[in-house]
Amino acid sequence: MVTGPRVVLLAGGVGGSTFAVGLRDEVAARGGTLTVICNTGDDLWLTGIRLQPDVDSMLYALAGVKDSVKGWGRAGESLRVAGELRAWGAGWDWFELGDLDLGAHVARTGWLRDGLSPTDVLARLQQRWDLGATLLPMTNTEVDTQVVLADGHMHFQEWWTRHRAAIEPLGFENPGIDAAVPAPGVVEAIAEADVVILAPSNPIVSLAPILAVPGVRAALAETAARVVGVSPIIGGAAVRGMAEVCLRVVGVPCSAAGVAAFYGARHRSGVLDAWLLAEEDAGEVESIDREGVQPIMRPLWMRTPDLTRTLARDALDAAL
Ligand code: FO1
Repeated sequence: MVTGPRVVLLAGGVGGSTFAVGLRDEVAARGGTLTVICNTGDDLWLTGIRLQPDVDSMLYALAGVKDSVKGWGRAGESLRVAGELRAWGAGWDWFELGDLDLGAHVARTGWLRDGLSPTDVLARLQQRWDLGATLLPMTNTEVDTQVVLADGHMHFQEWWTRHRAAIEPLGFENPGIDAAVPAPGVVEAIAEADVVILAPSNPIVSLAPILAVPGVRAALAETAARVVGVSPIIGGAAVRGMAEVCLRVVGVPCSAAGVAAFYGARHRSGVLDAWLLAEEDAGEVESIDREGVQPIMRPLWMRTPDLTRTLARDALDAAL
């Protein structure tokens, strides 16, 4: 029987999955449930198989099998198949496909080819471990994140893993997202939630695609739950990844207040009720307040599982 809060997390891969582990433990301690709505903009077809990097980071982290040094992929990974693919000249030779990870991709692709939807496939993948959470893709429609460059488009994965975000982008697009529909359970989970949390994920390439799926913003506007975000910016810098470039390109200041304003206050057509910002960014409290979002200052560094769990506790307390 569920006695605690029904919590929904909107998240990307690396940072989102680290936060999700602490949140899962805190929600479990309160007798609640956790549903994670995962970004699928990073997904791609490679050598005929379907990869879902953010979904898999979430799956592996909650299962306790993630490579915690890299932040993605499986712990104890080997690269024998990758060596063969390179010898065949197949795939992207700069993109690491581990043997254990490939097991998930091959299983996923087989089930997709059997006619299962991405939601059903993810339901099957997560049956393997007791995750203590339910994972949902944001949509079953393929809406890859494309980087707009001066001379055309490039898949986000190529721009990030091959070029390390060094080619100056003009913007980011999810072609076809206007026609996408939320995956089954996404709108329902938000509607029935007691708390919705925006993970400290990349606002532009991880959370914006989820918010762009038609119906998701409306669900967030209507839910009785409080919507709380955790800043991915600490001390005016992105904690990880390529968020600084992404924010600059779309004209959002790389600051806790800048990202809070990007999401906007729920009562002013945005999505946030409250925003957890780092103590290092104390100077931005007033500006967040003026935006109509409740600023809550807390330690945000997820350096240890204990600190991550404390952050998750703070986010829940802010919402409940
Ligand atoms: N990230 C890298 O920096 N280099 C890689 O070769 C790489 C391979 C890879 C394969 C499967 C997978 O699920 C993730 C992988 N990632 C790799 C991580 C991925 O690029 C990022 O986690 C995200 O997509 C950014 O959110």
